[in-house]
Amino acid sequence: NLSHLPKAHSHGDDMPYCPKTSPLIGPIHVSFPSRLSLVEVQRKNPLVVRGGRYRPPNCVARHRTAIIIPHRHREHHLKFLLYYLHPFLQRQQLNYGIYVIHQLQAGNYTFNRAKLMNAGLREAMREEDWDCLFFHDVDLIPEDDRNTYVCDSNPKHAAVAMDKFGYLPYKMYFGGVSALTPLQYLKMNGFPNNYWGWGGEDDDIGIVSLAGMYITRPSVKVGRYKMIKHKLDKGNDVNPKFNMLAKTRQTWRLDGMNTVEYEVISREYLPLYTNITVNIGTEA
Ligand code: UD2
Ligand code: MN
Repeated sequence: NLSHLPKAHSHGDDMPYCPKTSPLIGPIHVSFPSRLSLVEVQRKNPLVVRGGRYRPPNCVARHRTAIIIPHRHREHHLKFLLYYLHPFLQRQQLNYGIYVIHQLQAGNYTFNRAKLMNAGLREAMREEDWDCLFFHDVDLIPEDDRNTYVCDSNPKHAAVAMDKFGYLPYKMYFGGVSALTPLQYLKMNGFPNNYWGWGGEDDDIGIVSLAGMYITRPSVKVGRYKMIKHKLDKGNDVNPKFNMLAKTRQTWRLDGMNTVEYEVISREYLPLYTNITVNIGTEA
């Protein structure tokens, strides 16, 4: 089985593959400069091209990773995430793209992170044959670049330790930042589309429906994140249906990636990311 070998690449016949271990710096000091602008982030990342795409200039990347960010009304968090994530991914010498999946705001519709992730996978794969997808909260900043944004042979939960919880790991948890290959994602049928509002979608899926796969995790030292402080958003009240877990145990095969329906409202190739605005409807 040669599937672990890097795939052929279109540019530069004589360009070598990037080293297996990139020149990383380890722990990163994360702070939030008050005057940061997107223009400055752009200026600091001259090799990032339209749509938030990058490939290493001097070697052929061994991995192609798409970052999928479910989003609505968090532009101030997105700015900081882009500020840290672009250089972080470049140090890891990845061929990468950043996709913001923006939930259309019409009226006071409830947020649905899980459904946005399903839409994000489909829309990202339409554009490129990514071999790994990182589903990423907009407000989580990785604090160690040895936390490599590549996939494992099983779904990977990358946000192991967060400042918010005193960096203590919490076992039955799959939220924040998690990484799957497209095949792993399809095998577990993505995420259920019926988790409207805050909570459950991540933990429930971690418990019931990994379709026989298990969760891998980086070490507590490396899988460290800082969460930008925030309150619960308007339109993302705690999901009032407490019986979801039992139900999902029965229904995950019937509702998920195979049934997701949404409408793409716009696709914008911005300098630092691709913004895809989707109408995912409202709770039935
Ligand atoms: C936790 C999980 C998160 C998710 C959530 C429950 C952590 C670090 N993360 O996040 O992965 O499982 O619980 O749903 O524990 N968002 C918007 N606009 C909104 C609402 C949410 O952009 O109006 C996005 C954004 O990417 C945000 C994510 O959804 O980071 C999770 O929402 P949250 O940050 O409000 O919830 P939190 O921090 O409790
Ligand atoms: Mn958060």
